[in-house]
Amino acid sequence: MRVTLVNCPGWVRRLPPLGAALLKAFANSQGHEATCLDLSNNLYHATSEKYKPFWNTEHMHYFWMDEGRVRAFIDENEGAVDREVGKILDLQPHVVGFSLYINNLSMTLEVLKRVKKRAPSVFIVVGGPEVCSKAKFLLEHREIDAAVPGEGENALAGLLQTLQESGPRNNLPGAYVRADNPQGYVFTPVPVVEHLDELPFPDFDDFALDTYALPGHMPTYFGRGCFKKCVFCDEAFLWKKWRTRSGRRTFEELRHLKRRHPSVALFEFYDSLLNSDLRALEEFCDAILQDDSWNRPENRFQWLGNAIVRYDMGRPLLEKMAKAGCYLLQLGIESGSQRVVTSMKKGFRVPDADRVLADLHAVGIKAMVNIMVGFPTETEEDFQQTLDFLRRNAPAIDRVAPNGPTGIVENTFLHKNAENIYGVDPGSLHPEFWSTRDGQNTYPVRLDRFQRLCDFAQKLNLKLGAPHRQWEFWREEKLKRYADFKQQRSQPQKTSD
Ligand code: B12
Ligand code: SF4
Repeated sequence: MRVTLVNCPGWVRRLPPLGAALLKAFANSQGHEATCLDLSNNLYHATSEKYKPFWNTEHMHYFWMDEGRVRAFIDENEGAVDREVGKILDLQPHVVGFSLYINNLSMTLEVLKRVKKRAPSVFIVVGGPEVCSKAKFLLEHREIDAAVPGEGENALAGLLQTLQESGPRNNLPGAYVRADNPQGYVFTPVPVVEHLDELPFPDFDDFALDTYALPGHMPTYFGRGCFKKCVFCDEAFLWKKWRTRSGRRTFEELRHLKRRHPSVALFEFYDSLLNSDLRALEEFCDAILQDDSWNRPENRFQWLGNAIVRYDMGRPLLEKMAKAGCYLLQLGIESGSQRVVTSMKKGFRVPDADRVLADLHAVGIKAMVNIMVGFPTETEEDFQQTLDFLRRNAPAIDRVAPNGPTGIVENTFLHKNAENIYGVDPGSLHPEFWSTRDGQNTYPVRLDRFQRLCDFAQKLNLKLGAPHRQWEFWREEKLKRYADFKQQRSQPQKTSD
């Protein structure tokens, strides 16, 4: 079967999409003919200067999630959008698969409708994290034939196989399909890929790497899911089961990609944590250090990724990682208050965070520190402890990523227990604008702390990540939405007789 895998805007165009590159390789390994098209990157290059800034992370939420703005973009870029649809159809696909993330829903719906209109027999499947909570809504769009939640390999392979054999389309394991039953759909789960080492290496050949924002970087992964269960995070909901690859296999993939794309100098681990399995991480470093060819300048590469503070991640391992090319760790520290860290179930002690930062600094690995402000249990005193944490560790911190005021995401432990454990006023349960019952933690309080955190980090000469800029750009709009939300809540609820 010929399948085209498409990513629509808004999808940050730092690096080419790893999900599509993995699915392409997997489909090809099953005897199909897959091609990737990154419409997000293509449309960025095709559009005028006026629209280009909206591909930056800080604009993703407020530009691409607003149907009115997306409509205006399409109206002004009608020709370019149609040319991209033409490129999809020129490949004469039997199946077109769209990757769906929270920010590219509007654009994806628009593009897939155009594809279906011009080629009604093409089978359209959507997949990706956003399908996990929206499958039913997606099937209301008649142009969508199937919707795959979360991990895609097994579902896509099964679906292509069934279509190839002209099998029944009303039960495609791993995919939601419309059905004439009270639910309106049928869904039979498929198992996850148990042994990630068995997956083929991702295939990035369809992407012109030098047209991306970070041309020398390439995404990779150590595993899927997460072994931690931080209460605010929906990673377990998306990936179902935590698994990692072996260090050797991960190294072999990077060596392969470096040979195929010599301009790549840095690999970014895009999964939850690169240090969930310390044995695999050490094996990865050993494989790099024992490979004679890696020591030649033309074969060398660096790497970075997300990590959690672990008391058992000692200086010798960090030293080895530094030698093996580890450039930066992005640490999910979130708060300097042990009380808050514990109520988030992060599972580490703040003194261990101090120690890991000092060790990273000593061995020459940069540290980026993620901070969440205004967690439901955070008081002003806790917040001050976060500022103290930054102050005492500033020499070891390269950059702070202040993750905006804490949001409450659906399908998380925090969301399910917002009222009974975390004291959130149930009537206020909005992802952004929630407040605690005692009125001490409200959206304006969180915004104020967020701003103070950013100002404080800047005073310490620490660089700031993108969410900081998001606040500058969208300040008025956020406050207006909050005011509308409050007004709506203050109106008496209509009762039906
Ligand atoms: C790296 C990363 C980033 C990076 C780079 C993103 C980029 N554009 O390259 C940065 C830091 C820029 C970033 C920013 C944001 N991110 Co981010 N990010 C990630 C992260 C950690 C990895 C993404 C990844 O490549 N994963 C590995 C690949 C293999 O997974 P995948 O893309 O999901 O693909 C698999 C399946 O989804 C499925 N699949 C995908 N496409 C298709 C298509 C078909 C047809 C099928 C059948 C299957 C299928 O199969 C693939 C293989 O199994 C994920 C969390 C995670 N662990 O995945 C969050 C994640 C994708 N980000 C998320 C969010 C919310 C954001 C932001 C909106 C945050 C913000 N408020 O600013 C922004 C905007 C991002 C954007 N639109 O581009 C959410 C998305 C939630 C959702 N419902 O869409 C995630 C899932 C985190 C989370 N748990 O909430 N992010
Ligand atoms: S360590 Fe990170 S990815 Fe894992 S559960 Fe916690 S926040 Fe989520």
